[in-house]
Amino acid sequence: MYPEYFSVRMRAAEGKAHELGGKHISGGERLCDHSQLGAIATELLAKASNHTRGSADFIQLVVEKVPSEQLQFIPPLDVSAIEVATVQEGHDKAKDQLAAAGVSERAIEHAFFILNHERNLRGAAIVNCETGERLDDREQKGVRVSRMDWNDGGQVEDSVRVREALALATKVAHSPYTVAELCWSDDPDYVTGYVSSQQLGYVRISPLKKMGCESGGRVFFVHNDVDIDSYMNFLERKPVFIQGGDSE
Ligand code: PML
Ligand code: MG
Ligand code: MG
Ligand code: MG
Repeated sequence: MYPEYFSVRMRAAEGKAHELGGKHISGGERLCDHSQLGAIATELLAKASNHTRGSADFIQLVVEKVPSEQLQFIPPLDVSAIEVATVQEGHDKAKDQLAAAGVSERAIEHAFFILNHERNLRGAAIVNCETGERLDDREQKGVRVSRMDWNDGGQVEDSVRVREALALATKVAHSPYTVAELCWSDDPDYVTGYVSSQQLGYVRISPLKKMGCESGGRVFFVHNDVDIDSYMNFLERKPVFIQGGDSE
């Protein structure tokens, strides 16, 4: 018998629900067994409240059983960090890393355009690594990577934010369709971002944006031959535990 696992998802918006035009405040994704449901729901509600992007007045919490016979266990990406003096230098470093991973200049420029101009992207944009074309049709909703968590009994020594981002980046990088990911936060007070891939690992770059700026999000660069439906299905539905390693 497999143990039962549940996906717990939270999204929060200000003004009204996202789909009615509300401002995206926060989202969160966890995977847990039944005994942890209450604690995790409480953590996600706390994450939605007192947020630097604003005051949430729409919070949705969804709990769903996941088919645990499909659970996959994968090791976290290796973590490294680059400190730079200016945002421009951070962008240059990120672009170098993406180019090294095989992303074209055109695709890199489109991704930077998206993250510089998008103040309300909830999920990720999927971009063709050669042509730079955006392949998902989700607009501001984007593609929300879901059903992943750490399988370490919740021993949180590191920043919760870094753990969540590393778990997400590890799941994304695990797909053979992923060439690389670029992310910086949409939170105005958080300026560290990252570039990641199976080969590069999780490369934290700081700063990647100016303090006070609310535009950000994620771009997943994918191979030209991507099967977009199966890629999105993997990201949104495949349950994955990150196991072992150290997130720092
Ligand atoms: C976010 O959750 O706001 C995105 C954070 C990305 C950077 C995390 C890190 O510092 O490694
Ligand atoms: Mg977000
Ligand atoms: Mg955020
Ligand atoms: Mg650690």
